[in-house]
Amino acid sequence: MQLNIREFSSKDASFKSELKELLSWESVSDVAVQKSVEEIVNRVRVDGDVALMELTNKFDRRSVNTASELVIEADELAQAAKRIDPALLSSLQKAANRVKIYHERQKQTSWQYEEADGTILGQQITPLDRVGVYVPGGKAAYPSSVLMNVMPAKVAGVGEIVMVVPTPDGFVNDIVLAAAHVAGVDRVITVGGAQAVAALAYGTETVPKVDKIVGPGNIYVASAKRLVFGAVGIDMIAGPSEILVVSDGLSNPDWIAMDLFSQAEHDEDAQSILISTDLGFIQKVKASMERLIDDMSRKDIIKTSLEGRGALIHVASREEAVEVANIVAAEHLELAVENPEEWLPEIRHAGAIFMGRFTPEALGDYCAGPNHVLPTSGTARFSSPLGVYDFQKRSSIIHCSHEGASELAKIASPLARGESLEAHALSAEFRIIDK
Ligand code: HSO
Ligand code: ZN
Repeated sequence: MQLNIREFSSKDASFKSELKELLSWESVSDVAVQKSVEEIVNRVRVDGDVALMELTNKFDRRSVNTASELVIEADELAQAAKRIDPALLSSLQKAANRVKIYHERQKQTSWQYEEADGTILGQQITPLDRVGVYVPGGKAAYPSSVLMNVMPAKVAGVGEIVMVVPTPDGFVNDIVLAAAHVAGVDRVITVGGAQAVAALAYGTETVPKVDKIVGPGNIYVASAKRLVFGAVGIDMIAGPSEILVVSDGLSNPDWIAMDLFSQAEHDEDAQSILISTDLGFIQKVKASMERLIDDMSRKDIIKTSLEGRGALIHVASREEAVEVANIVAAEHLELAVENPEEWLPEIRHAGAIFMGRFTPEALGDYCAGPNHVLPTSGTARFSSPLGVYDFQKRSSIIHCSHEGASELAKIASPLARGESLEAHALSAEFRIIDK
């Protein structure tokens, strides 16, 4: 099948504007969606379970009469794990274990230090008490994403993890439930959409109020998360997935073609870009794609994604390749080059960096160990992969000795009086020794 993918070169006069246009992505914020999300969130907030059941019956075409029908307890999750293909269960377990080992390294620990006068200063780390994980239904219900969202929370020591997942027409995905079991989810509630986000944010008789909501969702879910932010914490609002492959032209073109497909098959809006210094190689990859696409089960999605948002970019040098990679700030950056470690120090912006010819993004998506929840749409300039950090918080510790308090009060007092805050000044001054 012929593919009409945008091709351009750094030699073109229009290069900068081509690149800018390629990377422009407006996250849709639809006023009508926002209004209906506000209504849904308010109804659940006011009417709790009754509203949650009504909305779930309506949107997911179900006939739930009592809220307990929405709950899947931990022992039922274990049953689901027994129902799935044993090879798949084994892979889920191995993946979960690798993700766990990787994330263990991210654990922050509390620390303290003591000053000469006996004053102690420090920082205490505590996990969040309760977290809600949103898992989309339908075609985007990824068991791997269950692992990636839940494992860092487990490693952080979160007390309770509640997962919500819509079950349209009552269809429950056993693989998703098995992943929840493997990851150690405490309870699953079969609700979705803005109503699920509202239930987690404010609590209902059945759904416990959580401290933070993580996990991807459609525009209704994203808009509900934005709305409840403040009442609870949220993770990032993810845009469509992207991959940028940088090739030196020495890889097998079929491998690179399939790496680009692997991102494109996620959805029509996903973005796959190839950069290479070798124009002949770019043409070989294109030929591979045109040959391989015919046999892909998701060929329509892949074609739409590649023709709508994909690009093949020719650059003149390694330096230019690095420059473009840093401008793109891709969610996934594959350095399919010889000696990728030489490139690494120059890469400033990327969600995850896949080094060398044998590290396709797909391995990172499932089981290498690092998280696959990554900053999209250029937000890698200022944000990081989901991690244990997102489920831990810090409290500052200050423990003054009498002598230390006395010395600090001498610093604080003029500052307090400068701000005309007398009680502050006196509170500090009362602690001064030998006034
Ligand atoms: N590439 C996706 C994650 C994923 N891939 C899930 C397969 N399943 C977003 O980074
Ligand atoms: Zn993927």
